[in-house]
Amino acid sequence: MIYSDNDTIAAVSTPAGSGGIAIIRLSGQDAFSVADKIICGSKSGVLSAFVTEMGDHTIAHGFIFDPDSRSADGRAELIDECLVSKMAAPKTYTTENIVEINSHGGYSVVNKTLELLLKAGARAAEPGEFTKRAFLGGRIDLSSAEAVMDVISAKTDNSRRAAVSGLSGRIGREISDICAALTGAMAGIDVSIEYPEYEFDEAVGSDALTVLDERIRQLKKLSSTYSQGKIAKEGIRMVLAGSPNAGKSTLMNLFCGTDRSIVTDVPGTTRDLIEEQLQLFGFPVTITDTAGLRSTADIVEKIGVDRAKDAAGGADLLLYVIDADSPSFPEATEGPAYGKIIYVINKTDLRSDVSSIVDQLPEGAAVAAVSALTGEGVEELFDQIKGMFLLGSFDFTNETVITSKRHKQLIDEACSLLELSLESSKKGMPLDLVAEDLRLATEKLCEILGKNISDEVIDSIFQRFCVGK
Ligand SMILES: Nc1nc2c(ncn2[C@@H]2O[C@H](COP(=O)(O)OP(=O)(O)OP(=O)(O)O)[C@@H](O)[C@H]2O)c(=O)[nH]1
Ligand SMILES: [Mg+2]
Repeated sequence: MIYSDNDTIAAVSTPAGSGGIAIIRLSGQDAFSVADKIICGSKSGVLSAFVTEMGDHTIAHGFIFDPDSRSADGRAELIDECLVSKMAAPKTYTTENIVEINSHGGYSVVNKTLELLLKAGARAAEPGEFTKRAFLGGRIDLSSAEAVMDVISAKTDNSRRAAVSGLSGRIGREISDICAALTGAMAGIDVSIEYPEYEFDEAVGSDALTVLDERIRQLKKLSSTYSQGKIAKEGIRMVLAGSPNAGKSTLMNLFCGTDRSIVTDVPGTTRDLIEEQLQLFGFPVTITDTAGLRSTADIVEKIGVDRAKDAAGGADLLLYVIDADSPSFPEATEGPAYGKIIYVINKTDLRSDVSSIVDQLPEGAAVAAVSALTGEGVEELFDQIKGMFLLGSFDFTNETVITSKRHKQLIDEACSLLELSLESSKKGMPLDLVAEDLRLATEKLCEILGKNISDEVIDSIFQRFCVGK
C-alpha cells in the first residue's frame, strides 16, 4: 500500500500496556475533524465540532464515544473520558494540525480509541512518521530527527547527553556552518575562475585555502568523537570467558552487585549465557557470563561452550579470566574478532605472585590481577576498562559528539574530498577540479542535514523509530 505524506495519521505515543495515562496522537490537515467524530465536550455531551471549535493550543476535558454503537437510550457508547489538546499548524511537532488525546492508559481503552480514529478517517502512522513529518515540514533537519530516537533509547546520562547534542541541533548547526564556509570558499574560487587576471594565491582564492584547512581540522575533530558517541549510544558489550572454575561468575556477581550467576566449586557450573545490563562510568554496558571453555562430551555443556566462544568473538571487551592457582590460557581462536581484551588473573588471594603467568601472555597485553572473592584489584580493573574506552574527560554536555555511523561516514568522505581539493590546489591543478571536489564534499555534508538524499535513505532512517514518535 502506498501511503501519502498528506494523510492524517494516528498512533498511540505511549508504551503498550497498562498505565495511568495514554496519549493517542493525530496529525494532518483533517486531524480536528477526525477527532470531532469521536470526542465531545463534557458540557454538550453531543458529537459535533468540539475539537474544531476549541481554541488553538488549548486543552479541554471531553469524552470519547463510539459513534457507530448506540445503547438502548440511543446514545453512543461512552469509551472513556479524556483531556484533548488542539494544536494548529504550523507551530506543532509535525508542523501539521495535531490533536493529542490523553485517555486512561488501559489496553482496551487505548486500542478502541485508536480503532475509532482509524474508522473516522485517519490512517495508522508508520514508525517515526510524526518525526518524519517534522523533518519534511522543515522544522528540524535530519540529524535532529535521528537524535529523537536516540533520546528515547538513552539508558544512561552520557547516552542522553550525547543524544541531546543532536536533538538540540548542535550537530546540524556545526555542519551547516561548515557547509556555509565551503560554499563561500567555492564562490571565492569561482571568482578566480571567472577573473583569471587575479592571481589565485594572492586574491580571494588564498582565503579559500585557509578555510579548507580549518574545516578539514574541524571535521576530523568531529569524526574523532564517534568512538565516544558510539559507546554512549550503543554501550559496551563486555564478556567474561575463561576456563571452568576460573571465577567468571564470581566476577559477574561483583560487577552486577547481585547473585546473578550461580557460583559453585564444580567446574562447568555455568552452562548458558547469562546477561545483565549495567552502567559503568555513565555508559550502558551489557555484561555476559559464559560457560567455562573446555572440550567436553556433555552435549548440553558443549552447546554452552560454543555459545561462550561466539559471545567472546563478538565482544567489545573480553575479560579473559585466568585462575591464578591453576592457570590456563586462551587458544588463538578464542579472542574477540574486533574488540579489546583484558587478561584478568583471578584468585590472587591464593597466589599473589602472578609474574610467571604474565610472562606467558602476549607481550604488551592488558592484564589485571584481582581476587573476585575479596574484591582486591577490582577497582584497578574498572579504571583499566575506563581508560580503554574513555577519551580523557570527554565533555558530553558541552562538546558536539557524533553518535551516528551515517554521519561519521559522510564526514569522513567529505574530509577526504576536501583533502583532495586542497592537494589539487597546492599542486596548481585547474581550479575547476579543486572546485568540483569542494562541491562534492559540501554535498556529503548536506546529506547529514537531509538535503538531496533519496526517499529510500529517509525511509530507512525513520523505520528504526517506534510507532507513535
Ligand atoms: N579463593 C578464591 N576463590 C574464588 C575466587 N573467585 C572465585 N572463587 C571460587 O572458585 C569457584 C568457582 O567460581 P565460579 O565463579 O563459579 O567460577 P566460574 O569460572 O564461573 O566457573 P564455571 O561456571 O564452572 O565455568 C567457587 O568456589 C568460587 O567461590 C577468588 O578470587 N578467590
Ligand atoms: Mg560460572
